Amino acid sequence: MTTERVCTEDIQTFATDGVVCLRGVIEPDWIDRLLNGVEHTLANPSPRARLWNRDSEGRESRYDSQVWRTRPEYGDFVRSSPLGEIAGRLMQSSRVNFFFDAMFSRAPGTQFRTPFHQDEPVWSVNGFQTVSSWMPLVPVASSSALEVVRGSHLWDQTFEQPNFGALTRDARDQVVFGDDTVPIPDIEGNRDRYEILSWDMEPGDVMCFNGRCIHGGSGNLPDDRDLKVFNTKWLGDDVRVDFRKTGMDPDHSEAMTAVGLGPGNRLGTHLYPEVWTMQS
Ligand SMILES: O=C(O)CCC(=O)C(=O)O
Repeated sequence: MTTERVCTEDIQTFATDGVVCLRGVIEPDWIDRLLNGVEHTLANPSPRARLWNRDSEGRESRYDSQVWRTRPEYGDFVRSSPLGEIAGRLMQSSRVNFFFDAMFSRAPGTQFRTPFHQDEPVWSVNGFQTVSSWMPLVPVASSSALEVVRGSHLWDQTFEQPNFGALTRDARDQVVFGDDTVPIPDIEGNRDRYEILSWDMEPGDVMCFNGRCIHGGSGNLPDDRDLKVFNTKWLGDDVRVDFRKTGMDPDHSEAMTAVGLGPGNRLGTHLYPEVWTMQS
């Protein structure tokens, strides 16, 4: 069904660059439903909701996560949208498990940018076949979109996450990273040394990147533009549970243990449903 949404060139680009921007792959009906979900989530924040930033003019950047099991719009999207299959084809995986969702909302004119970081090295799983998908629900210019350091998923080194707890000032976000982790290089201060990719995007477009890619940015919004983004994370064949001693964000170890998942296990259960399998 989705083969035409992902062509051979997209699969190659995802493998070499670690990121690909797919155009018009999500139908307008899904976007409308997800926008409703985001409005509801903003009005009824989950325990995982955070104020990431409020600038001197009161403009807020908000975040919420792992709401898909209680918000029907998100849950339907996880189970029935084409994105699970898209992720599977990009990863060249025989099956795909859903991991978790994240919502980012920035008020018009917000300048706040997310610090550059990697996803997979701080997740409670380990594996190369992962897709983080960044999906704006409103139009966004490349100067305000998420940025990805091309090819950084293939670097030998993975890095310690910047302290997001310093942004939220919330005790629950203070991740203690192990002594042997390496601080992330200063990408923002040395932009000319890296190839940084971003795109002008419309609702329906999705930026899919390997969870090991260094990414960050967004923000820089003009005064008449807000930004609402729905992110989803998808896992492929080689991913296994890993309770990392070097620190986890989000830390799923308790939830995983409660459903009988432990280090080395493949993902599954109702918390991480298998949403797609390759038909032979
Ligand atoms: O949209 C943002 O500001 C951050 C997104 C992000 O870090 C992610 O999707 O992993």
